[in-house]
Amino acid sequence: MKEQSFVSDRPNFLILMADQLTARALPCYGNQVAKTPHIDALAAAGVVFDSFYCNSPLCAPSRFSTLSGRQISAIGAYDNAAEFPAQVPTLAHYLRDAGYQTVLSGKMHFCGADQLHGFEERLTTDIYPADFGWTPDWSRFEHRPSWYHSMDSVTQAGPCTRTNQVDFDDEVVFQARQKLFDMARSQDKRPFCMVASMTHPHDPYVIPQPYWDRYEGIDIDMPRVRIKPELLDPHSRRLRHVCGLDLQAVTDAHVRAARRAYYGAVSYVDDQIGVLLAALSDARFADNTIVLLFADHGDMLGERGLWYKMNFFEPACRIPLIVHAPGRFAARRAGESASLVDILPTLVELAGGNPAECATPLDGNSLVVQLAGGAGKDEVIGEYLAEGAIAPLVMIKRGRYKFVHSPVDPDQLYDLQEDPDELRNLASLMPHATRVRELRDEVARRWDMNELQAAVMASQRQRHRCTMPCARDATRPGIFSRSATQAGSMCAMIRISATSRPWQDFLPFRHDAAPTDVAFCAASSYHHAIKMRQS
Ligand SMILES: [Ca+2]
Repeated sequence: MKEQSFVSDRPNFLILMADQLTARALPCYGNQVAKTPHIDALAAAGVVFDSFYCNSPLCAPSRFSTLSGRQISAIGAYDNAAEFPAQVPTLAHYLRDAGYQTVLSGKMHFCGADQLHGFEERLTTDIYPADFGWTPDWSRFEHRPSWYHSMDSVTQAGPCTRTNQVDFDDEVVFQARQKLFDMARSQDKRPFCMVASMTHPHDPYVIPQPYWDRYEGIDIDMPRVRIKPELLDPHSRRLRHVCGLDLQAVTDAHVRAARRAYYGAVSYVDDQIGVLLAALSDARFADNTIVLLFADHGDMLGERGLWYKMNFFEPACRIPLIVHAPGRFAARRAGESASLVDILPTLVELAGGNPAECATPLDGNSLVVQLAGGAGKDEVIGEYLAEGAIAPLVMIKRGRYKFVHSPVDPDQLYDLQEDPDELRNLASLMPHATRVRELRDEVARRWDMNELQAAVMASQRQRHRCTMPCARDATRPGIFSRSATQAGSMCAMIRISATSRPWQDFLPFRHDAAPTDVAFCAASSYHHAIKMRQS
């Protein structure tokens, strides 16, 4: 009887997000190097999704598809500078409507004037720009904007004194922890959904010395797949251009240092998760809180000679999903494929709502059946519409096969059961001709590629036109003004120049000199202490 009333109570949700955390970097997904005791414990007592994916392997699009339960083409969230329309209902809107407190601490990379999107409270500023400065330009592919990733993240990898990313995540966790205690003491007894979203282990691959030292003497695993650049698929070759891979020599020592620092950052994330889980327990919330851990996308970490994300290979788009609620769901591994668009309907159902009654069609499915031990739909649909591409790139994963299609490139088909490293493209082989034809038909049913390409490029053109005057004169007001705040609207806007590259901002570790304040000054330009509360 007691257990029944417990289960019928609406649970709290604590959503732990990491940025650029690939599934295979975690011991609960088979990694032999990383040290992540808190995540290991969550996984051991939770439901671990073995085949979980982002729907678009880039920061902002991935987050917007997660929050809305929609594919990015449905909401115009094409790239890292595409506006997330305020009229799109998010999981925060739905949960708030269902009587939840909705709180965001940390990164969400909202682009546009709405910096809340249904969260009634935001405890920190963001770390990334809210404006349109990072708009790609498919009409000038050969031009590499200064804000694109470069190989500096890899060639300068190593220990550091401090990064703006550590500044940020320390605050994210401090504020989230404090909020847990505040909620425990509050008269407001609504259940809560708190998102604590860290920017680690995103590059630059630099991490403070203690975390670097945690991997001293440990054999850092090197990339499994090495392919000559000229043998890569066309999208991968374009990514080499976009990331300037051929502009700097990358040695094995660089690769090893980058991967070691990445593991250090993964351990940093794990430590922060430990802090938050301890606070959850101390605040007496642990028994009635469902903890979810996932990321926005993965990291290639040198596999195929590629870094970062922006493609549909496993290291870039397969991410962890752990759902920890031992009182509700027995520990297990869920094998069928699922993806971030499934998070919204899952939370709506767990909160007592009906995903079918959401205000828009949803592109995801509730995972409650899988959490309870049943079989899932086993399907992932992906879209990539940002830098490195020159036309839409789409992906269908169903069962053991992954199909990647772009109108400008040869198709790719991989059998992930036989070939987990995606070494053998089966798309042009006779035994798979029928499967490929069916998948191409499905692509044609799902997408009008010409229309989608036109929509993406029209959006890029509009945003470039809005941004150009700001980029020419950074001393004048940016694309969004502060007057919205003065008029009593919901939040202050952060003005960040169109050329800012937060991931390049770090303070190298030097044994021979006192730290300078260069990196701290650079960080402060966008690390304003702006608290955003809905009025
Ligand atoms: Ca990201």
